Amino acid sequence: MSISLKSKFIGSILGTAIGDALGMPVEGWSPSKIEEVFGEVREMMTGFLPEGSYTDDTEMAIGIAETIIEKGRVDPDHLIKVFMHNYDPRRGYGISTTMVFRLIEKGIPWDEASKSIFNGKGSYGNGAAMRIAPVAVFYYDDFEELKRAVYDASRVTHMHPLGIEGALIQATAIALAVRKDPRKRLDVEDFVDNLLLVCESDVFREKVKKIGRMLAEGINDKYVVVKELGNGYESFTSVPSAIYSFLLHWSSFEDAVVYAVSLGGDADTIGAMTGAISGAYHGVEAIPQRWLEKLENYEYLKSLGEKLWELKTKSK
Ligand code: F2R
Ligand code: MG
Ligand code: MG
Repeated sequence: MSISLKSKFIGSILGTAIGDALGMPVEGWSPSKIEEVFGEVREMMTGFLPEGSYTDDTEMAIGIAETIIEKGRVDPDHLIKVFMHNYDPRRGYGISTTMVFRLIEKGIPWDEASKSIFNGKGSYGNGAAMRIAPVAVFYYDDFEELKRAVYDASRVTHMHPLGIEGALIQATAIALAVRKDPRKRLDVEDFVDNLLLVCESDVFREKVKKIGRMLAEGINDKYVVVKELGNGYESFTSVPSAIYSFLLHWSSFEDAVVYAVSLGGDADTIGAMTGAISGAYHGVEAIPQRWLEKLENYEYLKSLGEKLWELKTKSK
């Protein structure tokens, strides 16, 4: 039986949370320390939060899903209010996002606040890309709408073009995954070619080309992947690595997310982004039950995926 669109919507939302929770205990660790201490991370563990907890990545994705469900689109004025209402500092928010929230609390309009940070350049952190799954699934079949919604969902905290571009490339990977049938072999070359079409900067274009070359050479050494693509907190040092983790292990949700987390560095976020793509490709059925059983707020996260799907299919 073919994987339903509903299952893919739910799979991308839950995939974000699963990757986030699996990577949370080793965020900031080097790949060699992870290998030394755990071999590989294949089970939920306690970290700076209890086992199965998600971090800011998922909490912000929840906010985006809530604004689309309430407003039928990404309304940035509403989204920033939802983000700040949901904000739980214990979940480990990024510098950019925290700075923007502080400025808004002082009465500065969100667009000025977001633009002002990093000497007026705005953030190119991976915070816009990490949370983008609800936008990507809701607009999976309309690239122009997807691009506009990604821009609105990103600029409220990440105004730097590279921060927005990272979110667009991540969203495109998710949207492509929704459209693919997981029962057929994935044409990874075609997938990479489609991502190249949305690249706007040289830095992302070079990284996406590198993904294609490394896959063709069958590179799966995590130290090479970290060296060539990155495991950092910037959009361009993490989105490519998440996409690589999915494409290298396209046939297995579990292996793709375990591989993403094994890269270390920004492990929760690279795990979340890999889970979002792989969950969109395989659907929720492919997510290991032993992980779902431990996931914080599982029912609510599942209901967000269901509501986005209902809204999408109703609007057709
Ligand atoms: N904040 C974290 N992790 C550390 C805290 C968790 C810790 N384990 C704990 O115990 O609490 N993770 C979360 O933040 C990342 C995404 O959020 P955001 O806001 O995009 O990140 P950030 O830090 O603002 O940006 C990432 C880095 O890029 C640099 N940067 C951004 N724009 C820049 C610019 N225009 N010029 C120069 N540098 C720029 C920032 O300085 C940051 O180093 C996720 O990992 C999420 O999990
Ligand atoms: Mg996080
Ligand atoms: Mg992170």
